[in-house]
Amino acid sequence: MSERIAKADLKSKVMTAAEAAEFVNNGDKVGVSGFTGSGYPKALPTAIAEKAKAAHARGEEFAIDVFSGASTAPDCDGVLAEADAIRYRMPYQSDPTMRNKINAGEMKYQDIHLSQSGLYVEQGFFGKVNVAIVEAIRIDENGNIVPSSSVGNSVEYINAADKVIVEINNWQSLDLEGMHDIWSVPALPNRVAVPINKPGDRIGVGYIEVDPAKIVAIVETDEADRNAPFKEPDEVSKQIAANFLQFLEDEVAAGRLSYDGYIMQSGVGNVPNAVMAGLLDSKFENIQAYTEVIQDGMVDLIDAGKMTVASATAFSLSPEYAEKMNDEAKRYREHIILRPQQISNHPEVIRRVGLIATNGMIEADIYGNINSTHVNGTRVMNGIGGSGDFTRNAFVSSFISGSEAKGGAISTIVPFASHIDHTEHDAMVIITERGYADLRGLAPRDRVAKMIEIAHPNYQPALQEYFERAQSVQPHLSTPHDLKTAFDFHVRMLENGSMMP
Ligand code: 0RQ
Repeated sequence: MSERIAKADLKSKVMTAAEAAEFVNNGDKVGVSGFTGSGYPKALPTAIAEKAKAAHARGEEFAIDVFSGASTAPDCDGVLAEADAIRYRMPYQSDPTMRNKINAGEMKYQDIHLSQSGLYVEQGFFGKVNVAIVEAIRIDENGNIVPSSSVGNSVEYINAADKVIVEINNWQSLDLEGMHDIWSVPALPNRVAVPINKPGDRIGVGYIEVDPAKIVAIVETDEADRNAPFKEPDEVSKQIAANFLQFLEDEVAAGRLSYDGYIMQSGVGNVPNAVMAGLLDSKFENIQAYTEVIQDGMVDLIDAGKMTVASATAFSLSPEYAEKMNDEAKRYREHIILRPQQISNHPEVIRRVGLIATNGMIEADIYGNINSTHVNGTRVMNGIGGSGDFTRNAFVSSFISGSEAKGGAISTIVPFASHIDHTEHDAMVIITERGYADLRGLAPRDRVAKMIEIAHPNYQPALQEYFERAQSVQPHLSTPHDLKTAFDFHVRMLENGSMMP
């Protein structure tokens, strides 16, 4: 490993994960690298979890606050949650064990826009950050850290922390160096414009500067990023992808988009991945991505010569594609830029480049309010992630979902969204396998027919009936609602296990 530490005097800091975990104390605020299963620390979380379990066995308290880039993986969020080692977590998670602990009230979770999470740390909203734990491919001769497969909030956590622990991961390819573009917005009152005009603009350096005196420990690992493979697109996903492409074609026909000029933001998940598979056979060329994660479908678009550049903060690749990225990073770094998430998700840049945002959703209501995060309004799924950063500021913001979930027990189009992450003021186009509802330029009441059209036929009569009742029970017809029955779909789900009347 030592050749991955170019600054000789730092080699004395190499130690085991258990030894490094001694720098993490009960009650600490700990910022970790990692974003959607890539570039997260692989050894320290287990060592901290062991420390927590031992403390709990002695009857002592041990819990830390964990700040990340976004979700990590079972060997980070999972092991820490399982050991009850986390008191508070932000900003995005997707680990099943952690989700259950949060929903059982056993740990606190705050769901913050990804572009704002690092900014809030810089602004001191969370108090002092004690430790930063970041994965790197190497440390250069000046002690600078070259990140691995994600950048996330690592810059902010390294700057804010008193102590920095580096995990050098030998599994990660050294050829990732050159992919990163590290640039930070100066602090208030000296903030300046982010000098990115096009997704492919590089504005910074390839490493994170750190005061070497803050590096208290270096731990060697060789574990792969742990990402779940994507599901093969099913018929519903393929039809959603076809409808999304039809929407793009219609934008071209309307003169608002050209075949050469589509700038994409895409959420993670199986459906967005299916959309990218659909783009492979489309007329769109020179596709660019200004997004937060690079998934398998984008790699395929790059390989096919369809996508020229992808700007993001992390990878979210299946195991097979992660190996491929490692093997061919030298080639891919011509097309891929990994930025801090404050920059990959920066509202100013998103507005400037004019991208089409496409994200998954839990449900949408008949007026176009979107719930991305809470099943039945109370059970958190993952978090808002970057969907708010992109939706509010995109040229066009779209949401994609099947019209039903859980085998038809759930309609994803409901009378009133049970939690609202994106309001009807931001969401523009909603796409299901039934078609797309273009809500632009429409007053609330004029949106309803379009939304019911993309709902599953099993639920269309109940939605229509609700809308008619809403208009009859009260005199206010701007956004009609019958507050007594607005959540009947959800109440039926809770009581009968199905939204069906
Ligand atoms: O559950 O896994 O138990 O089968 O939600 O649903 O249909 O596979 O769709 O993978 O695109 O995820 C909103 C969760 C959709 C995601 C959400 C259940 C469904 C299934 C997954 P199972 P699908 P997707 C960039 C942008 C917020 C963050 C975001 C998400 C599971 O898109 O987390 O956009 N978005 N970030 O059965 C109950 C409903 C449901 C439902 C779906 N109405 N009620 N369960 N499901 N709809 C990325 C980042 O920010 C990092």
